[in-house]
Amino acid sequence: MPSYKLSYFKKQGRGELARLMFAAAGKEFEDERLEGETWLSFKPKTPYGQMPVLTVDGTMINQSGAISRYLAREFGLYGMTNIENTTCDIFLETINDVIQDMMKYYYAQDETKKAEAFKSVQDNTIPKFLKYITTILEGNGNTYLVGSEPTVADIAVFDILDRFIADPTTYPGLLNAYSAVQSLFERVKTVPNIKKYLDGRLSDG
Ligand SMILES: N[C@@H](CCC(=O)N[C@@H](CS)C(=O)NCC(=O)O)C(=O)O
Repeated sequence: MPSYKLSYFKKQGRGELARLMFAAAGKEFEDERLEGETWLSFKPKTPYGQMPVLTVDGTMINQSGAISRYLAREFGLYGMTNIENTTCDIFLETINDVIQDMMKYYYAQDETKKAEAFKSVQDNTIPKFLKYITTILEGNGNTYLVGSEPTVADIAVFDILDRFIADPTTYPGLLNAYSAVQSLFERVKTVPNIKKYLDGRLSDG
């Protein structure tokens, strides 16, 4: 087996999907958490001055999307056919869109713009995303999003919903009207390897 090291900050952020994928696949990896000086001395050695970086037998892979696709291919978490691979990609890209909208809200300086961006996330982004997941689940027999086994798509959806649910003040009753999404969330959360990881996971921050 190759040696894997995932370098990222202590927070979940863009590193958590890879951590969840290692957990789901039951693969060992070095979970390197860098902050402050340790990050600043690593930064110039990274391919693009940012983390996450996955080092595989000495080769550094940057860009979280490239890392998750690499791991999905390595660990059989990418579906079986080109269409299934592409459906996984669609979810990764859709989640990026959701994150972009959330960033507009989190980083807005002006209070009016912040309130508008928040309303747009609540009224448009989240319902659109949850309805889309529901439609895909219904078309796939309400099990997983792609095929009959968990893929990177399910794990990535779990990861972002988990962040929303961890913030009940901002996203109250998030999944109340979306029972199929709630079931998917619980299904992924209770995959034995994922449950084991979550039970021992460090708090975010
Ligand atoms: N598109 C990149 C963005 C990476 C990125 O923005 N990394 C941030 C943390 S989430 C970072 O390294 N920030 C510290 C810095 O730029 O010095 C990815 O998805 O990996």
